[in-house]
Amino acid sequence: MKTKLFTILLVFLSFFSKADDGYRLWLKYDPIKEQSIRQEYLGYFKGIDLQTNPTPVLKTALEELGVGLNGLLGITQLPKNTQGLHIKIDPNLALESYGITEKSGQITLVGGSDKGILYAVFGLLRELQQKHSLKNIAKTEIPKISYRMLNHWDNMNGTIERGYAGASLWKWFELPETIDSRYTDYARANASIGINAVAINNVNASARLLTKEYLVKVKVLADIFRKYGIKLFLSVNFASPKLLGKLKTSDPLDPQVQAWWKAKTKEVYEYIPDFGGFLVKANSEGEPGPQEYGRSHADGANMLAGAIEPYQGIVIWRAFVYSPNPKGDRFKEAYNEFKPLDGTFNKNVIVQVKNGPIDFQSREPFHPLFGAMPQTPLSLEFQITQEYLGFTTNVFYQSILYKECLDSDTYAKGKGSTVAKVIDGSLGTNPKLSMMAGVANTGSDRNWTGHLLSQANWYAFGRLAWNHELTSETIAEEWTRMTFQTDASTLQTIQSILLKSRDTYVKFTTPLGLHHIMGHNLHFGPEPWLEKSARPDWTSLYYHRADSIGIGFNRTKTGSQALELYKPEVQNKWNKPKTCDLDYLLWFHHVSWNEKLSTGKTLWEELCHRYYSGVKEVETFQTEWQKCEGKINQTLFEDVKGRLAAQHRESLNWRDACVLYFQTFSKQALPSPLVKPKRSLEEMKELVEIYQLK
Ligand code: GCV
Repeated sequence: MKTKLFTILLVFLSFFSKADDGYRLWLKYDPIKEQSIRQEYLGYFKGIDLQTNPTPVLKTALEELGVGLNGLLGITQLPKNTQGLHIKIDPNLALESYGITEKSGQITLVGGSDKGILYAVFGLLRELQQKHSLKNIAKTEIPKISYRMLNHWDNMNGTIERGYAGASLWKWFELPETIDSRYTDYARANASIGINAVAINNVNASARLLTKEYLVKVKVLADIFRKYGIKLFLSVNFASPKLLGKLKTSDPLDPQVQAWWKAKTKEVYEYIPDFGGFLVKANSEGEPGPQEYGRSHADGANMLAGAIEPYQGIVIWRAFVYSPNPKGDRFKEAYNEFKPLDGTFNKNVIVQVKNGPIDFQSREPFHPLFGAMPQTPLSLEFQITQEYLGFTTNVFYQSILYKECLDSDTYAKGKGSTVAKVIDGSLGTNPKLSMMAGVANTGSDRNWTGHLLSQANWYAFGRLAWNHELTSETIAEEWTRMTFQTDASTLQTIQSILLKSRDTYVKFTTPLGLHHIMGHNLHFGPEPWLEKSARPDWTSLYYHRADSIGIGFNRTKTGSQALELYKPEVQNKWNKPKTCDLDYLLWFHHVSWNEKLSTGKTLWEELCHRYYSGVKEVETFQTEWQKCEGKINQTLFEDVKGRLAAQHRESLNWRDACVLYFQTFSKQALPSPLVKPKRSLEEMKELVEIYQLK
């Protein structure tokens, strides 16, 4: 019976489109041409020995196995056969973990649950797609983080905040009657990299999704995601009791407010019995929150946690808060607010902290809260979408940035207390509540992410959330091999562009630790001269502090003292301009233009050199990419080629705007052999204005 079902599915799924327009992501499954590896694989898949009862997730796993084997090896059916591929559940294993072994020509997939089997199938297909021999394979995989989550910043009107790959995937007006097949394709892509949680709407949250009218629509998505082992979460508006319940207050200590949330939570679970929980942005950037009633973040979070606890749901409370204090330092705001609350949150609350203290910049020191909240589970939030990282016109392989943060040593419990260990619970907090969240970069564009190479960021996020010990090189290699069917040297070319891309982007935008000098509206373009805004900490001058003496934000003892939020060992790394890693120099020091750096150049010379070499490196990417012509699909080739040309134009804009502007302070010529930009500062200002016109 099971075998018959499986055979039918294989045939049905072979009708999937094979067009190479980026839609298939890393799940292409184009036929393996190499005879020797084909023969090896065909020997393993003569039949299937399914030693477990089908569940919806297991059914998905078998479907996926069918799609993969059909595409890669042309296998259209797997008869029941005790000598075939063995699939079984071992209840002694952790629920989502799995093993893949080969012994005497037999492959066994074992999972801790049906979800484990689903991940085992994707793990197996990943091996096949990379054409690795399975001989003697003995793989055991246990996810290090329990909630591996995407946060969508999708609005109810179909737009996406800081999303650049088209409109929202969720078609609210068509749901629940019309169900786009893309919802399933999205879920399978996530499951293939281990993502098991998704918050579907913007943290600047509309209350609309909590209404009956919308819960029936949300339920459709939850039902699809469930089959792929994914839990659905909602971002909620803290003022919902007032907005929807018509109460006079949303005060978390008010009994009517508490009753309202309890009833609403119960209702949500009636539609979605495995609902994951609430994600909350409160008292931040104008969003409502408990502080309006003189209550703390913990009061707000714990009230929601109480309402959701009976259903095993959780509350994710964001620590992205900062008040507009012209004399203060935004770097310290979240720490000052949350550190005193350590240990006061309910056990089903996790506090979500951005990777750095400011806001998803291209390089930030790790957030000091990671070393300061030993009694609170912390979720690490990255931004996969490229708000500050070059939009869809720049290649920026984010695995490098993610790893830099994950591997940073907080010294919270002595040497080796990396951010990764803080968040995965291995330093002592509740490991069941460990989480890594990424702000999604997906949209309605045919290739999902706008820039084809940005697919690698979605992929890398999932893989690192599963196992933060993977290297950026391994992930880049996996992604490239799975995405492009081509020769080894072309794969190498693409990987090397990816691996250099972060460093290049930093060079031509914010070298030496500059940060937050982007356009007011154009967050991926330059506006270092931005002086006025609704808040001082939304200007560029607040951050770079350039003057006739030098440039950079003094966050040492003699400055804002933000550096003191870190453990002494971390402070020692960064507290002296002479020994501070140059990549972080201007994050912590105001350095004189003529200061000699470890490179032998003065600060001004080094700054100029980095801006110029960043542009040169983009030119190298263009030349390198050209080598891929004829080696990969022409449409994909042309698309990336165009985007690299746009990146080159933008890199020149960044370089000219920043060098000319900072020159008004340094009052020095460009070091030789650099040639002064052809455009004037005034021209650059006009250009930036054009890009920001309504
Ligand atoms: C969702 C940055 C972005 C905002 C975003 C905010 C956040 O400030 O510019 O668009 O709002 O981060 O993370 O809440």
